[in-house]
Amino acid sequence: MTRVAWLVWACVGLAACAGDASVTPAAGSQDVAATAEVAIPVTSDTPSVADATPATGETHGDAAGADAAASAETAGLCTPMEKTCSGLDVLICQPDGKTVTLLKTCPADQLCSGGSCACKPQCDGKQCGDDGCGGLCHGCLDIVRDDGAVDTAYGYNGDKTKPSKVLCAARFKLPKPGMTLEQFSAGWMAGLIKLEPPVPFELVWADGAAMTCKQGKETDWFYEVCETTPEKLQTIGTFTPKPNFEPITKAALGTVVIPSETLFIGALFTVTSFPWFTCPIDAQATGGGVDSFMLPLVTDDKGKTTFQASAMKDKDSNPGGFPFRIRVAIP
Ligand SMILES: [Ca+2]
Repeated sequence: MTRVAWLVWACVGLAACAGDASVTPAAGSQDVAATAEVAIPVTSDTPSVADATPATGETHGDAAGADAAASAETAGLCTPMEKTCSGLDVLICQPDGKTVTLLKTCPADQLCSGGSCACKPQCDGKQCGDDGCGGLCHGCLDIVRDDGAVDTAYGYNGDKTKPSKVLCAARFKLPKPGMTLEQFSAGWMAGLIKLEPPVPFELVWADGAAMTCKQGKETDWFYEVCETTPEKLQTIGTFTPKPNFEPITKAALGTVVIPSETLFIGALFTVTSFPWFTCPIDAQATGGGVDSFMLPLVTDDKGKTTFQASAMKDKDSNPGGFPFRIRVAIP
């Protein structure tokens, strides 16, 4: 234990120490105080009477000797003006480096940390989520886009462009860069689940920086158009639609670290194995279709192959968003 980790209560008499250990007596009682000085560990909330009993047997009359011994033993026992915590109490070390006084008591809905009152995280009964203090409970966050039910599907007419694949991707804003993906689930329309054989999809993701998005002007037909190339999509694995919102867990996802605060994640269906292409839609999805993109993979006249589409929300309609849920965590 370092010397700084010990505090000294200079007591006028043993009664004062025993009565309220956090009260510091008035200065000018050095002779008496010396005999009663006792080191109390910072971590001790309530020093006992026994702790405050001098073990040396020095008498009150032995003033000079006691002072000399005390100054040798107690110099610099706390760092002057340093604030510490004891329960909800903020304590401050006096300029003499020997005594601590009660500066204030934090409100019951806060906590004392590092010598200051601080926000108390609200995480009771919460597995993941906002802790009310700008942080996350257990370091993780669930982002839910839906109202728990899938209403319909949104189809893509590929007669002219003849896409080889269709990506149903949702954009998620994350609290910070460098988070890991812990879970993915979706509300799939019944048709996708019940088809035999089941329709597989590739679960893919792209960092926000890998997707080029452009918002439209008032006069444009589109709200926002996003585009990427196949090589910028990261494949997590191949899955089949599960019962609604049954998650694909971390064990199946592997390690996915999202570099920026924007994640695009989605289901990529290969059209050749699937005669029609639809993405599930929840009309009550949080944010509507603003962050949902149905992106066909098409090759243009010049041979350029891209995923490109506008958000589900456009100037004329807003059918809803993709009912995708993710859990992300701070690694
Ligand atoms: Ca719904």
